[in-house]
Amino acid sequence: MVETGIPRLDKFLGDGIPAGKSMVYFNHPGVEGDVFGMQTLYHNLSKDISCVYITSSSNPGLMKDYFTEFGWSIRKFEDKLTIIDAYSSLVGDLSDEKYIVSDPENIENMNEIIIQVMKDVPKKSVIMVGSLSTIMDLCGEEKTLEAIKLWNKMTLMYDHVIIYNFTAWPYSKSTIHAIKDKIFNSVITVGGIAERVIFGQYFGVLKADWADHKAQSMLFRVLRPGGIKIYIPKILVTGPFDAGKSTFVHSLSTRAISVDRLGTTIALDHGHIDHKGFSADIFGTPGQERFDPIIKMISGEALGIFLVVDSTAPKDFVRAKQMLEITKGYGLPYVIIANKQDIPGAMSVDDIRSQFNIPEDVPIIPVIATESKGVFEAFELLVEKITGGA
Ligand SMILES: Nc1nc2c(ncn2[C@@H]2O[C@H](COP(=O)(O)OP(=O)(O)OP(=O)(O)O)[C@@H](O)[C@H]2O)c(=O)[nH]1
Ligand SMILES: [Mg+2]
Repeated sequence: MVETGIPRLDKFLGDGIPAGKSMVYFNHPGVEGDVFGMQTLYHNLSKDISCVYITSSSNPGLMKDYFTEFGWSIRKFEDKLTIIDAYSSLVGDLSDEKYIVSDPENIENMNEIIIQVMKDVPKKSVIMVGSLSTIMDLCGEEKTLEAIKLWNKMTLMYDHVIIYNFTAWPYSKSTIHAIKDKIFNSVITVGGIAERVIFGQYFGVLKADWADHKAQSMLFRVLRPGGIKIYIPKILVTGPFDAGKSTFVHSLSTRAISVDRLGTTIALDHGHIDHKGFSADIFGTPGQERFDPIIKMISGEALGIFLVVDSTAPKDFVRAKQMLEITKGYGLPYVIIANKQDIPGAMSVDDIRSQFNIPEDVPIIPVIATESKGVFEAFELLVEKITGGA
């Protein structure tokens, strides 16, 4: 299996792409879809897998520079990476690459070089077509579609995996249909959620003929450096007064702010976290009851909830359950944070579960928020639940 290196996508695909298969990243114009192919290429290079990159929209030097924007220095993998330069001749530049397409507007010329390279590189290489749309623009839609069939056949013959980046400009209906439904083993859509401007980006598996995938999509963000991260716009942190919610938000966050007066929170804590391929915004509620109407209002769009309890204050647990009610938390994935485990007399996770009748499928994590102990474990569990990884 060749992994895509995109968080969650490999899971959707049943662990990756089997040898001999083709896949296309079908990118809607205006989204950062080209990063998907780049991340896949870098991921495989760093796993010491032989890769081929066909560059048809910029020269090899610029292409490598673009990777470094994401913190991916592909120059250090030069011995593993074969570049097919299908750009330099177009603009009359000289090229240092071994494989050069002398006439990128001629599909036969493209075929000749690509097939040669597929033979020359080790079996089970990853072949990446940097920009299928550019090849189509240069060689024509129909000729390119025919060529793709040939490249896919060669891929099967040599046990490679071939991955295409395609930007869905307004091509003919039949071309789009062929790409979406016919000529590839797998299609990953990368799209935008737009309301005049694109304010969110998502990806999902449209087709994967080897995997039993669900029609599921994920929001993502692109970090520079960092690449593609699954984006979770809203995780709520709630719980009784003084349980340690603000401390928890801060210990988890890459950056965070709170407005406290006399040691208690009087506005929402807001934190942002980037951790293990996930990027999330976290909102902590104030604990005092007078804020309950506000909590109800802001908890609407939450995707998951941390319920923070002070393990030394069992009397607060009734209030904790009430807060879960206020936030409609019972319908969402939630994780209980058994905080202040460092204080003598703190209740154990098992005691909390049995005494307060917490269902078995709700995780209770022992945490010391002041020492950041257990906080990332809790985060990983909650995002697993939110994104359906578990
Ligand atoms: N010993 C110990 N103290 C903690 C821990 N977590 C938080 N505290 C302390 O508990 C007190 C309350 O923490 P906060 O994070 O302000 O709690 P909160 O839930 O945000 O409080 P409100 O916003 O007022 O409801 C502070 O004095 C913290 O230092 C912990 O894990 N161990
Ligand atoms: Mg607080």
